[in-house]
Amino acid sequence: MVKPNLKVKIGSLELKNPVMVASGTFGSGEEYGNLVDLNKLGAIVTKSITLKPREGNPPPRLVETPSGILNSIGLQNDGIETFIKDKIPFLNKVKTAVIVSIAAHSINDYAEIAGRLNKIKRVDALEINISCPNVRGGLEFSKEPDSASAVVAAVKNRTSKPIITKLSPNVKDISEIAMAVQEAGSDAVSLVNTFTGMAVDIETKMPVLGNVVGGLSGPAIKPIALHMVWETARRVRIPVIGIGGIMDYRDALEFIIAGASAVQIGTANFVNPKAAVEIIAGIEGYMRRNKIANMKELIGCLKT
Ligand code: RRO
Repeated sequence: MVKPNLKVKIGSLELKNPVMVASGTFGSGEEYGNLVDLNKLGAIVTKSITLKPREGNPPPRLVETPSGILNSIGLQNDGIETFIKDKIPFLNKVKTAVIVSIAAHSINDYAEIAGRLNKIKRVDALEINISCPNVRGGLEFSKEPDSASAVVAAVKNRTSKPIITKLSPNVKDISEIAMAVQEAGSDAVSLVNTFTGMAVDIETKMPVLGNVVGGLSGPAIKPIALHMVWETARRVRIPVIGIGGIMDYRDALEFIIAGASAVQIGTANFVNPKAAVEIIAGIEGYMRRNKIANMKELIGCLKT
């Protein structure tokens, strides 16, 4: 059999395969570059950046839970100008798509960041993070269709690059939000960000995380995330990018069969830096074994 075609399209952006590394779990790829061949990835999604630098939340900021982790990083980043100065030169050398995640507390700030990134050729697409559970107001724009659409419309007004909107699972109906951002011009949606959670130390009777609450990720959330992706993919026309506890290629295929055009690998990178690259090889092997020539045959092929 000829080599299976793993290419997928996210708006006008073509990816060499459907496997990206999720924002906040891979930096901008520099540390991982010594361990894995970054050029094999479908895309790198960089840690969310804001207009001004942010220190993040007080420690502890990470705790393991059964089949998952809670994080309360708090949007730590160096701000847009330092990102452009320090990270873009490295990313210029990488031969895969670069998707820059952006976050803000106001619609104007989202638009401003999008405007500054629009001039940078290396940025292939933007992922609008309206779903950070760990900063005050971080979920404000993700809860209601109108506020989510307003962010997307403002960003669209300032960029010619494809837009992915990253959605929160901490809402009444995630597919409603997905439909709203589609109408506002989002080229794709990615879901899910982390679920709000917490852990308590029974000896000190204190919260384990410095920020009290955090975002839960990892295998613990996979079935819930998968259900949200399936439901959303049935309702929108734009591509859905599946995220949530994907640890191996079988998990990735579950999301793709349920309707995801691509997937993002997050928590698995902390366990095995090669996880995403191994998942790509696993998907290709599965396609060969099952004589599937093209990813298109797999996306949303769930029999119900
Ligand atoms: O930085 C964080 O605490 C964080 C962000 Br921005 C996010 O979108 N999701 C998450 O679990 N943590």
